Amino acid sequence: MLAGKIVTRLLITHKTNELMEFITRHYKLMFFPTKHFVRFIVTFCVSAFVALFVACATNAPPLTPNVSLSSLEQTRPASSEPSPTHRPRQHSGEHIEGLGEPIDAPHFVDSFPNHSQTLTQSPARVGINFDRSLARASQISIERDGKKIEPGALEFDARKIFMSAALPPNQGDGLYFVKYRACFADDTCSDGRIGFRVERARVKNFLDLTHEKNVTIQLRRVKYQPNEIIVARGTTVTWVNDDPVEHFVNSDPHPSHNAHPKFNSLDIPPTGTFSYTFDKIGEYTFHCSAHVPQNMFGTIIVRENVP
Ligand SMILES: [Cu+2]
Repeated sequence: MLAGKIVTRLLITHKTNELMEFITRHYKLMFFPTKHFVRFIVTFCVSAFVALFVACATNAPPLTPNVSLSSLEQTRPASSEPSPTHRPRQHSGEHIEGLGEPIDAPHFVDSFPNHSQTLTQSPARVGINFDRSLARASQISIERDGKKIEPGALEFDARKIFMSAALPPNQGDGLYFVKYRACFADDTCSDGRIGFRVERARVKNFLDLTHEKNVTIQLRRVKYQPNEIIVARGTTVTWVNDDPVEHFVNSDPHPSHNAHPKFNSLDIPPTGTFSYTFDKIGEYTFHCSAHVPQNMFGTIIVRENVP
């Protein structure tokens, strides 16, 4: 009642002092605030309203809603041509002629090999991680320089968010494309593609440490030093953190780290170490999760021990 009458009076008079007289005359309020205080409150409220209005106007969303690529692709039928994905390179950072951009299906997380990665030998297995459970209808096909490679049976992990397939060994140099179809429980399927390169001649850049049983790699100046080595099967490699910041030794790919799940350090604090014994031949690519943007990558080739 009081508030309504005051507002009505305010509308009629437009003057604070008249309003004050009205209030004290009709309601005899002993502790009603002074007119200076009322002016202050009114000014404050008007200022706050103006500030809020300006803030809303400058932060207004664009007329085109910011829809994520994955949600767009989800609505696209699987039969239409998927478009390339422009995502940051996760390893090597190299542009490889003829490889093009990756095509990520919805719920793609990462893959090994990574798109645009160069290996010195054909990988034993290719795998792709998703953030949603896959259905059995999913597929992986592999080709090198346009020729089909027959992969092994498609395998899933227990949670079915990761699918992989083995390759026959020694497939040789060339551009490889891994084409996949990711199907989900709701019967939607989407196609994706990653590409990588195998170049055996690259191995000449690697430091040959096959005669050593124990090998040390320094983590220094946000680099693995050395970062490309060849060791014999059974060698123990120890990483030593010489930097004042913490580092990691994580199996590719980033961020799933499951190409070689056991080959994974926890955080390595300054002066800390991590050791791993390589019992299986192959090519192990790894990275520091804290310094992917700084290209903190490394590769270890494990060979059969030749006496
Ligand atoms: Cu690091």
